[in-house]
Amino acid sequence: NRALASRRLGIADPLAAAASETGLNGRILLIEDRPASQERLSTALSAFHVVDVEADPHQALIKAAEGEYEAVLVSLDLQDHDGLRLCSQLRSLERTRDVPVLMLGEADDRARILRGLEIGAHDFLVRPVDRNELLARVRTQVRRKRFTERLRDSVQSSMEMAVMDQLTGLHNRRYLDTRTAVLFDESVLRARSLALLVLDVDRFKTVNDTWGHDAGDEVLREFADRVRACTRGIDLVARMGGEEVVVVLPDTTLEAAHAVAERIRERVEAEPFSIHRNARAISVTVSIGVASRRAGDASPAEMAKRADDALYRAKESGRNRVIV
Ligand code: GH3
Ligand code: MG
Ligand code: MG
Ligand code: MG
Repeated sequence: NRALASRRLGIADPLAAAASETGLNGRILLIEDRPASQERLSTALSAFHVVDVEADPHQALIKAAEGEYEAVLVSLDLQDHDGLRLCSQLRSLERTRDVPVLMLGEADDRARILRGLEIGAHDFLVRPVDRNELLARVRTQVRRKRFTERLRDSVQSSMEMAVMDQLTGLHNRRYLDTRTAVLFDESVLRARSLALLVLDVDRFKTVNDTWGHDAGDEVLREFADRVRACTRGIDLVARMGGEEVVVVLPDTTLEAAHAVAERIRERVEAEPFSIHRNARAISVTVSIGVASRRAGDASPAEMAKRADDALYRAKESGRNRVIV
């Protein structure tokens, strides 16, 4: 047979794939207060999905907001409640607005079904509900929701990748450049201070040469964590490349920046870095150059140049030190 043949050939059988797709296993909320209908619909849906049934509209809203449902079926004929209003609430609440809503209505109630589609319900079913149609429409909505989520996640991660350094989770150089320009202009306009640190791990080449490049990567990650732990949320921490990190400190004077730098230096020196893959702990130190914006600076590059020069002097004068 075909499935066997394709398995032997090592290719996915499209029919088998489609069959397993019908078992999507979505999480469905059914909002319905007629016992007979509850029973019929939930039995049909349970063959492929996990189904919760709720008769009370208020409870249903709470459930919908708290549960991670992938589709909600709403009866338009609830006893003491307007099903349409429920649809519109589901579409407007932050926690439920991305969940597909399917309406259950009477055949002669086309006007309300149409109204429901206008306020954002995704689909509808007409009573008496055909089992296969129910499964097909619900499946479509679950699939669509999952696809949208995957798309959103991948858009988000590619946006992150554009501004983040993959190894350390710090911001990357491109983001540092754009953001520093903005922070610089802001500090000029508001007549606020702005400071910048340039950090460079000491003798990092030796770490790589002794313990290997992967161990070096581990050190860089831990280094990044320690730097982050010494900074505030509004500070910008970015990896320039290699073992060099820049910290931009808004509203910070040269003296305060010096204190931050000293805190970082101490924290790096204080405890050896654990290298898990080599089951070792190694001592690491860092040199830091500090500068702050001066009235005459035309761009952040001038401030960064002073910090770079200070870092150079820190290296020249023996490393593991902060120079302003
Ligand atoms: P100094 O105290 O003068 O800064 O000495 P150093 O050895 O730290 O300086 P140098 O700039 O000569 O060496 C930096 C090393 O960083 C060389 C390079 O192989 C290594 N490096 C750059 N990027 C990475 C990385 O992403 N991972 C690892 N493991 N090493 C890196
Ligand atoms: Mg160097
Ligand atoms: Mg170095
Ligand atoms: Mg370097």
